[in-house]
Amino acid sequence: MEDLLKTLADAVLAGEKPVAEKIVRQAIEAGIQPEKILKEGLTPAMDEVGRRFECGEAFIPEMLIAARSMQAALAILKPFLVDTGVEPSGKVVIGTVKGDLHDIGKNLVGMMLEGAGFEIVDLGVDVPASKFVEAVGEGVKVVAMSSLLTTTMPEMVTTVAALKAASRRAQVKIIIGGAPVTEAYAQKIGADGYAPDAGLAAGLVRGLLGK
Ligand code: B1M
Repeated sequence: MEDLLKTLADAVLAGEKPVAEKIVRQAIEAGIQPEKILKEGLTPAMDEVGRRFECGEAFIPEMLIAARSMQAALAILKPFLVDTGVEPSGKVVIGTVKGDLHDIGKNLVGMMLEGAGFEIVDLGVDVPASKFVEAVGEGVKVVAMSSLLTTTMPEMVTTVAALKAASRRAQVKIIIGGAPVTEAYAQKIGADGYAPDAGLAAGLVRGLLGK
């Protein structure tokens, strides 16, 4: 079982998309828990390509093809991670902040929230504050922002300020996350919560909305 997950991580790291897709299917058929496939097969590959990039052993194309393989594998895993058929218990607007193109973590958070029974309005990546504000319409209870770059974290501050200026701050809970983001940062910028991973983000939103 561990061998299969290691082979999966290697395939994602090498950007071998068809191989990664095949192994994910095999892992599901072998009865490996979807969360285990994600945490032990897919995420370590992204950490490793990030490590290689940081020390100059890998470059943007390597990060990109690894990300594409991970996304393809996630698409297969999604129905097993997301428990469909639950009545929506509120709308969540989610996006990666302006200037930031990383979307795998944001997509995972969206999936987990969907699985927890929330309706997701996904604004995508590189989302300016004005677009978050516009999206806060009727029934929207949460704004969820993701940032993977230290340089784009201040966009979260801009979005909080824009929601206040548009008198929409009181309508929503704001949650933030992404690798460089911390609980202390969430408190500092006046967000309502921070979650270190997608599973905990779903629990956080449930808690904030009293669900
Ligand atoms: Co980029 N990149 N990247 N990259 N990239 C990082 C983030 C970096 C840490 C790599 C490194 O140097 N080690 C580094 C950032 C350094 C920093 O700011 N401190 C970096 C850099 C520098 C860059 C560029 C600037 C490189 C360049 O051009 N010179 C550039 C920026 C482009 C831009 O955004 N404007 C860039 C580009 C890219 C690609 C496009 C090639 C690609 C992204 C493809 C895509 O997303 N579609 C990419 C990738 C793949 C990475 C790494 C390798 C992997 C990211 C990932 O998907 N991880 C990354 C290194 C790393 O993270 N180890 C790196 C897997 C994912 C599941 O984890 O997104 O952290 P993550 O999400 C987690 C949690 O953070 C949390 O839940 C998830 C787990 O359950 N979470 C939330 C995320 N959002 C949340 C929101 C929440 C709650 C929890 O509530 C709302």
